[in-house]
Amino acid sequence: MKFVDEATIYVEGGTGGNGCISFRREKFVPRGGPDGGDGGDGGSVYLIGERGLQTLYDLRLKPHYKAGRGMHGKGKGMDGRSGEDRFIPVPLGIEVYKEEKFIGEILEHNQTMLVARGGKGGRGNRHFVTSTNQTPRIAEEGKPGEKCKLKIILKLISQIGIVGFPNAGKSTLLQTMTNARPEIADYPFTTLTPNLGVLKDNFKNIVIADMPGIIEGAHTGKGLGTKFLRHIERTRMLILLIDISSNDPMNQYHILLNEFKKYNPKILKKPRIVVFNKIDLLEKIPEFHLKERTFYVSALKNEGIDKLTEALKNEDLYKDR
Ligand SMILES: Nc1nc2c(ncn2[C@@H]2O[C@H](COP(=O)(O)OP(=O)(O)OP(=O)(O)O)[C@@H](O)[C@H]2O)c(=O)[nH]1
Ligand SMILES: [Mg+2]
Repeated sequence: MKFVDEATIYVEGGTGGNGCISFRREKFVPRGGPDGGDGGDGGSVYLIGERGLQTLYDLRLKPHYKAGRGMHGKGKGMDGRSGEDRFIPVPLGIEVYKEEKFIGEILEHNQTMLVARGGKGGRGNRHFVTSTNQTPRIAEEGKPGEKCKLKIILKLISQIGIVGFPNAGKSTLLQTMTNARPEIADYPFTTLTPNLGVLKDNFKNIVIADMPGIIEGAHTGKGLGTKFLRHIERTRMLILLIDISSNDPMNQYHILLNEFKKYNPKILKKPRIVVFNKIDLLEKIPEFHLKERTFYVSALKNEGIDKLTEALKNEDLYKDR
């Protein structure tokens, strides 16, 4: 399925039913009182979290949603039925903006969010009896439902994000550590949208996201830019993956940190580790002394991976997300 992480949709609550103007008619009661029923309320539109969904692709294909209208009131005091509510399934991890204003997020399965309230039904004429008017010929019309444009942004929910330069081996590392089978190739920008994989631990699943490559100037739009970095805003921890066989591994390290700082300095507050990859290509492995914990691996040859996954399993990846 296509990975789509942004969509605009149009939602509209159902119109309320009209109130009814009617009078009792019985054989021996020539001038009965008013008995017009109320219109039913229009249905409302809700978003509902669905854990099986991974993208906003369906919303892109189908951007318009309307709830059912309320039925009109009828004579003999019969109120109209309310319109049916509409539930739009959305993946977990979305943020919702109404006319550019943040209105909430959906993180749990079956969590609902009201996004367009249905219109109230109109009252029937029996509500309009007064001491001077016993036969009111007025009733209210149903109100229109709320109507608005919503912007929906998906931020993946993963505990760990793998970030690094193009071709560093991010997708290979994800493949080695998890059940994911991402595309891997010997050219930059193979990964165009994030891949998710699950690292199984005894009691929990750790979701790892493999991100598209970042290059110097990404925050100004170079390469694929930083548009995918939003997906690591929620991760608990980052793996900075660096190709140790490249010309200047430490330069990559500094560039990555600088791009994060420019995009959103909060990312720098997340716990992170640095993983040097492709050690199989070097005769002698240099050691780097960084303030982060460092690991030396070959994602391709599965060297040093056990030590890395053990360390990840021992991290507390579930607090403060
Ligand atoms: N020798 C060696 N090659 C590796 C290793 N890990 C990955 N590669 C190779 O490096 C190339 C890039 O690997 P990918 O996993 O696609 O790299 P990526 O970081 O996901 O790249 P982008 O998605 O383009 O950003 C592929 O040819 C891999 O086979 C490693 O540990 N050793
Ligand atoms: Mg990749």
